[in-house]
Amino acid sequence: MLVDGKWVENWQPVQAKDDKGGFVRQISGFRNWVTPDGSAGPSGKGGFAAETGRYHLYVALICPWASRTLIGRKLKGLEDVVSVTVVNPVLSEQGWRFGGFSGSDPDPVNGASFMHQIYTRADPHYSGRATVPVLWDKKRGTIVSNESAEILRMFNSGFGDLASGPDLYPQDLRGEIDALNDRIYPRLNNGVYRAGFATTQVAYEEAFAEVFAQLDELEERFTHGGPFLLGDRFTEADIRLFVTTVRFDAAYHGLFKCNLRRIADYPAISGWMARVLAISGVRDTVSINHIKHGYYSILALNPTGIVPVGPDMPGLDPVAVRLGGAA
Ligand SMILES: N[C@@H](CCC(=O)N[C@@H](CS)C(=O)NCC(=O)O)C(=O)O
Repeated sequence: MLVDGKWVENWQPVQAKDDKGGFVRQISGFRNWVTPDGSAGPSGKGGFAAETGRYHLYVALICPWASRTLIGRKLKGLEDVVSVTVVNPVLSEQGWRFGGFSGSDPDPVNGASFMHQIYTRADPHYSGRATVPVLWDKKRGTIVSNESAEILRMFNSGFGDLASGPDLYPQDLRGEIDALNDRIYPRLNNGVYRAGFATTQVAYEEAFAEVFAQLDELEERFTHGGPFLLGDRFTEADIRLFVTTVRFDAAYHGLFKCNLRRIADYPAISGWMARVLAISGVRDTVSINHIKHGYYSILALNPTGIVPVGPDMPGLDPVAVRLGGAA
């Protein structure tokens, strides 16, 4: 991580922990908002008006939080408005780096080698982890936001007429969306990380129980309702759930020891996930190859760095082809 703008050599992929050995996620440091007229948003400062070509999104395809924003960018028709760079999925000793892996690009905007250089460009005294996603302002040469939940909402409504597509956070559903997010994020989205990065048995088991209680609850919900979390309308709550379920069988089930069941063992959740994957553009944001190489490169959890070949995920990962079977 960065301490007063300097990269600390002893980088630990496992983040902070509480006194019970539980995983603690860092609070995002840049919290400005792009708005149609550049006025200030709910947090941070103003001066970030929606403009075509002004903003650049840095993402990792391994990262569920970054993937929220990639899906939002696709569904809101912002691909020609906000440019994007995908980092190398394999964590280096200096965190995320650019290029050197199929599907990851050099940094075309800042010419940086590592993601932490983007942070120090924005704030030479920055202290904290150099996380993705980052929404960068090319005009002012700074970070607008590094909080995915807020970038997703900016993409939904901050770009005014430059955006199109469905309203992902409709006024009349906001209460229900917020309530679902508040339940699913700690128990499942972050719950798998709390299980995977726990450093005591008790912290792991507590997280594990919540992950599967939440999945059981969702299975019930999709068995009796749907097609999406809030009925007929696809919303940001579906995006936020999807980015975790699509990684589950490939990474969290094995590496994070969330192995009571797979998503494939939940028929109603699997059916919902197939519906989300069928929405035009969503599948393009998913790379099981990046996901597996990224998670399994966390040496604190997988010292040999060996990347598993399976599971076979029909339509997502061509394991059958690699193993010489039918496509
Ligand atoms: N609150 C952030 C969390 C982002 C985050 O934790 N990203 C991870 C990847 S999934 C990261 O970049 N970690 C690098 C590190 O911790 O050094 C968000 O949702 O945008």
